[in-house]
Parts: sequence; structure tokens; C-alpha cells
Amino acid sequence: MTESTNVTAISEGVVPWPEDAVRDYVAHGWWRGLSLGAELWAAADARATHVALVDGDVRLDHAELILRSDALAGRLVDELGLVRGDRIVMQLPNCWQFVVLTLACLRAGIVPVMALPAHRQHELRYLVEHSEARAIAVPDRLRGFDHEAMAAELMSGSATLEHLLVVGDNVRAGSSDLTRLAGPPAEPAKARARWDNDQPGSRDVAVFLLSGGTTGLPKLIARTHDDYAYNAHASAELCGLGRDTVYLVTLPAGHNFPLACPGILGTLLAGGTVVMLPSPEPERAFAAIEAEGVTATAAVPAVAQRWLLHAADHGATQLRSLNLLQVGGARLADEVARQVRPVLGCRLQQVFGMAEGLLNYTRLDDPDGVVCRTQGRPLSPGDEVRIVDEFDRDVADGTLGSLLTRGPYTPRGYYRAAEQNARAFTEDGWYRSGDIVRRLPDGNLVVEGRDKDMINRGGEKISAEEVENLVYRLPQVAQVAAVAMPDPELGERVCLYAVLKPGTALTLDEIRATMTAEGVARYKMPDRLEVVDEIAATKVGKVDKKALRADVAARLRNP
Ligand code: OOB
Repeated sequence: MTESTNVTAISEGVVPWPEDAVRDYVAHGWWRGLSLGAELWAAADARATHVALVDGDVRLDHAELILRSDALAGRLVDELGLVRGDRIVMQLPNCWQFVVLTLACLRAGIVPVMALPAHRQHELRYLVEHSEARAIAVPDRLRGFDHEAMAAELMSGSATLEHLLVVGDNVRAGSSDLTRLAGPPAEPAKARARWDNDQPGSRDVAVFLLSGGTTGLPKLIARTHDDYAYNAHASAELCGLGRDTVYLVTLPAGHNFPLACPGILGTLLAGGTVVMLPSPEPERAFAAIEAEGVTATAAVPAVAQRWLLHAADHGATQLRSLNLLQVGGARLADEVARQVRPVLGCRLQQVFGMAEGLLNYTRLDDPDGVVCRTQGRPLSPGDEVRIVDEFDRDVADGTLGSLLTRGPYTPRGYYRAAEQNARAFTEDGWYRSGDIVRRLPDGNLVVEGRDKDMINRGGEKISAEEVENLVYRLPQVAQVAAVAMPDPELGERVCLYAVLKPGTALTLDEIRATMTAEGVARYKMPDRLEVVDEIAATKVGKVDKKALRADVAARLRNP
């Protein structure tokens, strides 16, 4: 690490890019040697009195947003004793405090671990342990669930957690009131000067994203300031974001897509306005689009479909300001893609991305055939993509193969995961995305399937292995396999095949009850159970998931 003077050591457990790649990324100007904070603050200074962030009645202009973030950064250090490099597990819904806390972390070099609101003890305990987090940020209650109590319980069993930051009206004794901590500073000039003179290094870890997960437990992806700033900048440029952009967040804000593709960070870097809404429920989303003059937003296919249905019934006049609907996270059916422009009256962009890095976008000026039938092409000229057969040999364009990738915003390994890295990355640093794709002559990719053991439930990724490990805890289970079954709304849901021990019985409800008692996120719950005498195996004796997927699809067709 020699190029920039503003560099501190990459922390232990983070796989660095090799020196020659770094030189290349710097030489092309993709890596700018700046912290994300420095970039965001410069953008905000140029747009001081323009609205930056809207959440219900709360409206912060760019100057106020960065001032509060500076103040919060100071309080995290002074009042909580956090230091650069510490981690905070973030489990906040889409609210203004999410943005202020994220910016505060970027500014102080504290690393947010982006959990999802749907996570429960099972997931959060692991994230806290693996990241050795010293703090966790949660809402008090959300959708009837007491996150504050859950986090307090986690804290009592954790060797590292010391601080519980809570967003809510009645923050309990022992918790820190994040809304207060994120309030305006008493001495604005001081709050800011402190960080202007003390920034994290550009090669330092900026955020930990969660992998979609194909192994038992989710992996952490260390995204650095250089790489994540480029991710957000280049995406904002490709998507034509600018000062007039009003970007609506309805997907969970900690997910890479709404966070930085171009999402919250890309919009703020462009000097635009971010509107936070807790859910993509069409009635509220349409009303927010109309009220705030939203110009761009991101959805998963299941949400796009709900919006199309809602617009078919209620019209789309509320969407007049909307120019761009990005859809990604799971495969968008061509028929659904074709309806977007006529029914919603806005442009569609398909996004095929991953928290691990590589982003593919259809371009704003692509013809309808490309926008409706492909998942786009890589964002950066620095993105390297190979499509290979089972022996890692390149296949010809038009032929199906597995996608491998490297590039300026695709890290070369997961955090503290040597064993998984040996499987998920080639020796020369290519990430095995596990997606089966086809490259068209014009360079656009079509996602045709996957060879990773994951279930994509409406964009929420579920590791089959994780579900299987949980089900194996039930004493009745001799063998179990989790596979995707087709679902008209969500694309896929979880189906279990189980062989039971002689003389025992088991129902889907019992499995779900056990998983709930273990504190597993609800989206991972199986929706169907097939008790069988034997589970199909391949020639080499592995569970034949392809056969099981075909079996459940056939059962659904002929019930
Ligand atoms: C996004 O990120 P993750 O990390 O939740 O999931 C990545 C995986 C991909 O490997 C692929 O299997 C699937 O999700 N996927 C798609 C897709 N977009 C993602 N499969 C088919 N078509 C698409 N358009 O999902 C993500 C991250 C950034 C931007 C957008 C999505």
C-alpha cells in the first residue's frame, strides 16, 4: 500500500487486492484515494441548502445532514468510547437515523455491519460475534417485534457488545437514544473541524455488507472507502443522477442495492435528495412518490409486480415524476419487464448485482429489447467477467456458463473466512458468483439460473445449507434437503425434503416453530415439507437438488 499518503493498514482478516491491480485502479482514477466521508462532505458543501434527506416530517438539508453526522461521530467517540475500526451492527429500518448513523460511521472510521430488519437472534448473534461488534443499533419495536429487548438479550450474552443504540419514543434505561445522539451539535464548527482533520484511510474498510449466503452462516464483505465510493459514483453517473434527483428508498437500506447502486450514497454524492420509506407497500410508496416528486427508485421483481398490479387498478398518475425504476435482486420475467413503461409510465433499468461487488446495468438509452430481455452489462471498464464451464474453461458467447468476476469494486475474499474463500474465489482472485449466465454478442448478460445452493425468495437470499443445519436439530430428522420451489409472487420459496427416523412424525408447523424458537428470521422459514422415503442422489452420492427442484415443480403443477 504505497500510492496514497492517506492509508492506514487494512485490518486483519480482510483480503487485499494485489498491488498491480491497485496500481491499475488508481491509475484509471477509479480509486481516488479519498474516504467516503470526504467525498460526501464535499458534495454536501456544494448543495448546502438543498434538501438531502426526507423521512416523514423530518427534512434535513445537506448542510444539516453532515453536521448531524459529524456531531454523532463525535458522540460515538466521546460518550460511548468507540474508536476507529470498531464495528456497529446496524439493524435499523428505513429512517433518517439510518443515514445519519451510516455517515457518522464513515466519517469516524467506525464500520457498520449492515444487518437486515428481518434478522433475529440467530443471525444477529453470529454477526456480532464474527465482527466483534461493540455496539448494535436497533429500533425499539418494529412490526410488533421488540428489537430493543432482543438486542439487550444479545448484549448480555456477548463478550464484545457494550452499547445498545435505539431509535424509538421510549428508549429504556441502559440503552442510548440514537435520535438524541443524532441531534444537532452545540458547537457546529468544532463538531466538523475535528473530522475534517482526521479521516479514515481510503483503503480502510468502510462498511461490511452481508453475502447472500450459500454456506451455513452469512459471510461479511469488507467494502473499502475507495471501492465503495467508486461503486456509488460510477453507478450514479451511469443512472444519470444529478442535483434534481429525488431517490426513494423502500428496500432495506442496508442492502447494497438501495445503499450504493446508486442508492442513498450515489444520490447524496450527486447532490440530490433521498426519501426514506419503511416499506414498498404500493399505496404508501405511490403517495410518497407524488408528494416528494420522486424521480428514481429501486425494487425487487416481486415489488415491481405489486406496483404494476396496483397501477392497473388505481392508475399511475401519482407516478408522473418517476423517470427511472431499477429492478434487480432476482430475475425479472421478460413479460413483467415489458409492462413497466406502458403501465407505470417510467423507464426500466435491470440491475444484476451482488453485495460481493460486480454490478450489471442496462443503460438508460438501451433499446427496449435489451432493457426487457437482459440483465445488463458491467458497470466499469475495469470489471472483468469470465463465463466458464465446470472445469473453469471459458465458453463461447451465447453458451451457458458460470460467471466469474474481478474488478475495482469486487473484493478478493470474504472477511475472516479462509475456508469459504478457497471455494468462492479462484486462486487468482476471481469471485465465483454462482450465477449461470449467457453473454449476448452485444455484451449484455442474461441470467439463466445458478449453480450455488441458495434460494432467492423475492430478492431475499437464503442459504439452503443454513436451513438444513437448523432442521437437523430436530430429533426426528434423518436427512433433509432444502430447495427452491417456484412461486408466482416471490419467484421462489423454500421447500424441504425430509427422511424421518423410523416411527417418528414431523409437520411443517413443528419445523417452523422450532426455527422461530431458535430466533431465525422469518423469511427463511420453509413453506412446504415433503416427507419422503429416500432423497434422490447424484452419481457421486450428493443430494440431487436439480431432481428435487424438478420434483417439487411437478408436484405444484399437478397437485
Ligand atoms: C443483489 O445482491 P445480493 O448480494 O443480495 O444477491 C446477489 C445475487 C446474485 O449473485 C444473483 O444470484 C441474484 O442475487 N441476482 C439476480 C439479479 N440481481 C441479483 N438474479 C437475476 N437477475 C438479477 N437482476 O441482489 C443486488 C446487489 C446490488 C444491486 C442489485 C442487486
